[in-house]
Amino acid sequence: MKRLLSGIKPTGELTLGNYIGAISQFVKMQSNYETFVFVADLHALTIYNDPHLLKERIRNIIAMYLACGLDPKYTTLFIQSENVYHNNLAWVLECNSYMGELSRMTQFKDKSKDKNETAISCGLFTYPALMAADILIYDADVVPVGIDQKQHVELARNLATRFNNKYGDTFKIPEPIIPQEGAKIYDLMNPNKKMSKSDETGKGCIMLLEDPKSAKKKIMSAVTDSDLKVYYDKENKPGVSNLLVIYSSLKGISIEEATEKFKDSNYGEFKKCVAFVVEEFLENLQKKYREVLDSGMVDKILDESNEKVRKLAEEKVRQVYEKIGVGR
Ligand code: ATP
Ligand code: LTN
Repeated sequence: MKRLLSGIKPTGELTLGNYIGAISQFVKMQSNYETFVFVADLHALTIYNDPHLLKERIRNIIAMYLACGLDPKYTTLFIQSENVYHNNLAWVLECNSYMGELSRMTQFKDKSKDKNETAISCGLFTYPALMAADILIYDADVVPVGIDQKQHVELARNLATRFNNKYGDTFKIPEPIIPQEGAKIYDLMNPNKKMSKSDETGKGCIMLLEDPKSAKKKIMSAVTDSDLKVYYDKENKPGVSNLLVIYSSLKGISIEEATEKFKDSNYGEFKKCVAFVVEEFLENLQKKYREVLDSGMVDKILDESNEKVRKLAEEKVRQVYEKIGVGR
């Protein structure tokens, strides 16, 4: 069975973008792969996080994974920092990465562009090497991510190939998997910008744990356009197209089906339907989330998977150390 691996960093509250672009993909794919999904807590350190809040968020993301439908029967859930071997491999990969290629990472350029040099951590620059380690350490075949992470998975492929050429076959070359629709959910207030959990205002962003009523209001006030007809046109109607993607993803139907449904609706009617679906989705999800947290299953699941992921990672690091010649 092929292996799937992906992770989310606990830098803020999870958003509807994280669900549609990432978690729902893992859920759909889990039974067809040997699936590994983790919380990338070390990645969160590229920016400052309140330590107490960080700890809480890590646990909450695991609970959210379970509430969204990741099933321990198929999926090994774990926390990155609890498996120290990731760091071991990350260093080796960093030493095989070039300043030039890391400087070309769009996310690094975006996140550092308006900042003074003293405010940009070296970790923000080198983190794609740690992400490559997360992937390569488990010989992952496929890595489902939103479009913004594709470049990082491509870097992982390049680093794997480079290492294999230098030291002999060691790593599998992973494939990024980008969802056809929903690869990028946009901000409701600015539909040209990604819906992001690190967004400060929060008005254009729906959090998975926010009050469903407030989410409903956000959808009702989402920016659209003056054309008044509902159809999918990402270029000219980004706001409406974004709502169509949200609606179709949550309903499990295609964009065409959603467009057909709303072809005679005005914007008010259309938004009301999207708002209702979002509200209902959040209510159900939050109910399950509370059940998961109350059940005490989070620690049990993590303890069990820890042993498994550590063994796999330890073996890979042993092979790598052997190839590169460190140690005795
Ligand atoms: P930030 O927005 O703080 O930079 P992020 O949400 O991009 O963080 P992660 O939380 O680690 O970063 O992302 C987890 C996954 O969710 C990634 O695969 C990412 O591509 C996906 N994702 C995040 N936001 C969206 C979005 N708006 N639309 C679709 N996918 C998204
Ligand atoms: N860097 C990613 C999160 C992440 C990840 C990974 C995703 C860390 N390691 C390995 C897939 C595979 C992000 O910022 N979204």
